[in-house]
Amino acid sequence: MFCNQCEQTAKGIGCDKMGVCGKKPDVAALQDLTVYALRGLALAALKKGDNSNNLGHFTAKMLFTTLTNVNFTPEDFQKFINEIVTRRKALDIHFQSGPGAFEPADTIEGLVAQGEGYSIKDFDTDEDIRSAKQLLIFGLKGLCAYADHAAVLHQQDTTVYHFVYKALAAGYDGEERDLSAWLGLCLKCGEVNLRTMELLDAGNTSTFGHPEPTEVPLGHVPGKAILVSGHDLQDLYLLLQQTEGKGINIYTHGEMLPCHAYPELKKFDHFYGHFGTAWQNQHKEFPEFPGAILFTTNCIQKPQEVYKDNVFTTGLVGWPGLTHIGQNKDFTPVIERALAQPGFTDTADNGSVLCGFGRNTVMSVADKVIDGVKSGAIRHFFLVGGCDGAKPGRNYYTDFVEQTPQDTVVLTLACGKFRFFDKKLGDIGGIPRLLDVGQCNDAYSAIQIAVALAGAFECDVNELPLSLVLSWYEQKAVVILLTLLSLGIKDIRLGPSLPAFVSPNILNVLVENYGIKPISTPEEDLKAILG
Ligand code: FSO
Ligand code: SF4
Repeated sequence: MFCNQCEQTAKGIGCDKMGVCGKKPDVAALQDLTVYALRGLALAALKKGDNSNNLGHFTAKMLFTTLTNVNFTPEDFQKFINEIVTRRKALDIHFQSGPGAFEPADTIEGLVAQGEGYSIKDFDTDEDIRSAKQLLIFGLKGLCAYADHAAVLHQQDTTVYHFVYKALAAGYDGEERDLSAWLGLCLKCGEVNLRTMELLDAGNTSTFGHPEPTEVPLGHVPGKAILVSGHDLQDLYLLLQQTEGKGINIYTHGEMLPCHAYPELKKFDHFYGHFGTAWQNQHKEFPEFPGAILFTTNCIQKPQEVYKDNVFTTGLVGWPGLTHIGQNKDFTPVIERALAQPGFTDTADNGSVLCGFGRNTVMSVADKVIDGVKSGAIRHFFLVGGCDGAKPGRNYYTDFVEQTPQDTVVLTLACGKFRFFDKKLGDIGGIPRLLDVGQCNDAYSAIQIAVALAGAFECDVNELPLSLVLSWYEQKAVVILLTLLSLGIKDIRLGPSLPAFVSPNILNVLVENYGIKPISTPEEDLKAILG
């Protein structure tokens, strides 16, 4: 196997024996084969001119299953690969060779052997082209994750799916591309992702309302309990409906925290609070949770024996042996498990955090913010966002936020915030100094805030007193970075380490054209930013 798609990749080079994430060589090969089969489907869809949302959403879902920490079940991939090929054949477009003519083996072992022939390591013999092709496919995985989230909420755009096909087909579509053409496709991926995230934002806000400032308790109350992890608002909504009046309290975990801010979700009385921190702490935190646990999307880790029977998956998530809640979204097994577990027997007050500072809320106080900047009360904004992860070096983000001066505001989003989400940073004239914009899925909201500020000050986003200090882990972060680059945003600081799949030459392009820099120390970076 060879996989280098996430930040925790082995030795900073690639996982070649076993994934640091727990991905085994068979699943790695099956995921590579899933991508290869999707290339064939994309070629056929393009040739046929199929622009149905049905096929587009299916393609997005299939690519989403290969994202880090989503699905680890070989049997699932066998099913996926066969369905991809069935759908390709249904288009009745025939190719003589290549992915468009791919025939899957009958057994999992056979599929694994086939997949070994399509490793990302062999994308190209030229290091830079290989790097650009990997950047494209990883960015595309992130885009497809967002496209799936948007589609679940009935927001789709055929131009997004058309790009997904084009990007998948690239390399097999007979077009010659040099390095700059491949990098152009990567930037296009970022651009199309902005549209995808706009769709997702529309899906979230039109279905559940605009997030509003909301205090979320970090403790617990007596009663049976279900913990919801992942990123999916719709799954949470359905679970809230199905648990109403059953004496079960619902808690969020990880990236589900911002859900407490949505009017249509917070209206449920039994939607209580938040439990635990970021995804990589689940081994430590889940044994302490006395109820059922539901994973709606990434990031799942190998469930430990002590809590394994409490864990359920739904959507595209899979782990061998866990009970999966299918498309009918009947959460009865989760509810029964929660009722059979002790639940919390005491009350714990662990304080609270404030969330819900999406674009609507922040823009509603835009006048105050602008006055604050003009009067000098607000000197600078930092967007400290992105993923959390297990590797050392991520304390940088905690220290950075703690050291930001009193006259600065920190916007944050995604699970990286758990490094500092409960810090009491105070406020500036009533505006909290720490503003939680939401999930990584809400990056569109953060971009809109920056664009609105630039509009108010009649300047370019790059001229705003705003600095981006980002942390990355998986492929959704990759595509958000591509989106920021496609918008021409410069001087982003990125950590905790740079992606293994970016070749030295491509890194040079990023540094020279966009001023991307690795994080150094909080002291040095703050000094450099604030001059
Ligand atoms: Fe985190 Fe995981 Fe949301 Fe990522 S939970 S690491 S960027 O999947 O998606 O922020
Ligand atoms: Fe390794 Fe990350 Fe790939 Fe898992 S997803 S195999 S940890 S590079």
